[in-house]
Parts: sequence; C-alpha cells; structure tokens
Amino acid sequence: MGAPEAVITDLTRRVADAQSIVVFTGAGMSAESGVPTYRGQGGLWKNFRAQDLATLEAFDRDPALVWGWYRDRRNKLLEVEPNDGHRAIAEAAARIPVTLVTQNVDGLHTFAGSTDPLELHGNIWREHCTSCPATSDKSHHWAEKIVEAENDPLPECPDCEALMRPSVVWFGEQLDARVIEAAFKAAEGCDLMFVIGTSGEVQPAASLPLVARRAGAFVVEINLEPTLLTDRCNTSLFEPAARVLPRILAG
Ligand code: BJW
Repeated sequence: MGAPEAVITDLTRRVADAQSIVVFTGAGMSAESGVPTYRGQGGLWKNFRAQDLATLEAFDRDPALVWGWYRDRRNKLLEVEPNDGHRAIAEAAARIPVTLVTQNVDGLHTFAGSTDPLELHGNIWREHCTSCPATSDKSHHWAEKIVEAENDPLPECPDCEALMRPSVVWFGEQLDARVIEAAFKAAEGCDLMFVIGTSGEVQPAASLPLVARRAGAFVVEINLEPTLLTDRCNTSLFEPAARVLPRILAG
C-alpha cells in the first residue's frame, strides 16, 4: 500500500508547475540503501554517544577513536549503493529546477548523479587540516572500494603535517556560511519543498521548511512517521522515500 494515486497525481502536477523546487533530505533518505539513521531504531546515537564522537572536544581528546569510527563508517559505505530515491532526485534535477539541500554526509546523492548538493553537515569522504587551509577528497574510495584499516596512522596534512580531520559538522560547530546561506536563500525562493527522511531535531537545518512555508511554498514531508516538522508541512506522506519518490518525480 502506498499513497493513493490521486495524491501522487496532485504532487506530480505541483512538480510540473513549480518554478523552483527545494529537495531537503536527511538520514532517512539513505535508510533504504542500508545506511543507519542517527535517531530512532538502529540509529547511530542508540549505539554511540554523540558527545564521545561527534564534537570537536571528542576529537581533541581522542583523535584515534574518532578517526576509527569514521573509517569504519566509510568502510560500511563501500558496501552500499544509492537507492531509487537518490536516483529519482538526480534524474529530476536534469529536467526541472531543483536545489538539493542535504544534511547527509554519506555522499550518496553525488554518487547517484546529483551535481553540487548543498551539504549542510559536510561530507564524510572529505578531510581538512586542523592547522592550515589544506583539504583532501577521498570520494574515489567509494568507487574504487578502497578499505581503510581503522588503526592506520592518523592522516597527516600533505602541506604542514598537522592532523587532518573529517570535513563534517560536529555539534556546536558552525555550518559553512556559504552553504547554509545558499540553503536559506533557496528555501525563501522556492514554491515547492520536499522534506525527506529527517527528524527535524537538528538546527539550523530544521528551520528550512519553516522558512519555505512562511515564504509561501507548498511543503511536502516524506517520512515513515510524524516528526517535529509534520505540523509545519502542508501535507505528509508516511511511506519509504525510495518507494514514493520515483512515483512523484517521474518525468
Ligand atoms: C525515513 C526512512 C525512509 C527512516 N524513508 N524516512 C537547543 C535548541 C536548538 C539548537 C540547539 C540546542 N542545543 C544545541 C543546539 C545546536 C545543535 C542542535 O541542533 N542540537 C539539537 C540536537 C538540540 N546544532 C548544532 O550544534 C549545529 N551547529 C550550530 O547550531 O552552530 C551554532 C551553535 C553553536 C553552538 C551552540 C549553539 C549554536 C551543528 C549540527 C551538526 C549536526 N551534525 C550531525 C553529525 C554529522 C557528522 C556525522 O555523521 O558523523 O549531522 S548530527 C546528525 O543529525 C547528522 C544529521 O545530518 C543530523 C540530522 O539528522 P537527520 O538527518 O534528521 O536524521 P535522524 O536520524 O534524526 O532522522 C531520520 C528520519 O528519517 C526519521 O524521522 C525517520 O523516521 C526517517 N526515516 N527511514 C523516509 N526509508
């Protein structure tokens, strides 16, 4: 059982009529690829304490522990593929005006063919130096299936030999100003927003649907269950993203 055909037809028409669409995704977008979400059943924060692994304090205290966790997550991502939802978004963006804003760090939107997603919380495949402006992109590890040993030496900056860190946004850290500003601008200017697979618990990302709604956009939530954002959306479809998105975004 999925959303009734009439609901899908209405959304397909809204997609066709829209001048500017924002697709805003969270961890549920990748759940059907086999990537764990953060909260809820099987979520990362059920097995790991965020303050031990996803803060700058944790990294400064024990970089080997934090790097081990990120390497393990990268290794697990080598085994997954983008799903039909990721692919539907990438294919739609080639035809219609879509801005993709994601909280996900897994890179799966890009691997599915989306170009330049606004990655609010960074990307697990990128690294940057803790001391100088050097950066490094390990996205090719996914395509080439390069496994990293969790206890390999910690990555050093090729320019200054200081410690590299994952280019993700930890709790208490500022989001990249250019990325979050572009996301808010897109939210303010869109006439249709899809809010997909996010609990809406983490700020400032969770404000994007509110900004879009206040600016007059029609806001559609796709999730398995009601969230903090449900009351703020015009409509919610409670079914798996990878199943329903291809129906809504088909050309
Ligand atoms: C499906 C599905 C399927 C499942 N189909 N759906 C008090 C009030 C307000 C804010 C704060 C506060 N105290 C502190 C803050 C700020 C803090 C924050 O928001 N904390 C809240 C938790 C309270 N925010 C920050 O610190 C941010 N920075 C910031 O605000 O800077 C200014 C500042 C600094 C200091 C103090 C105050 C302000 C930074 C946030 C960084 C978030 N980082 C993470 C980790 C990334 C790195 C990594 O992965 O290792 O980003 S945390 C984690 O949560 C990750 C995600 O991107 C993010 C959001 O999670 P998401 O995507 O919503 O996933 P889930 O698991 O929560 O939900 C999944 C959903 O999918 C569920 O609803 C399922 O039902 C659904 N689902 N399968 C469709 N098949």
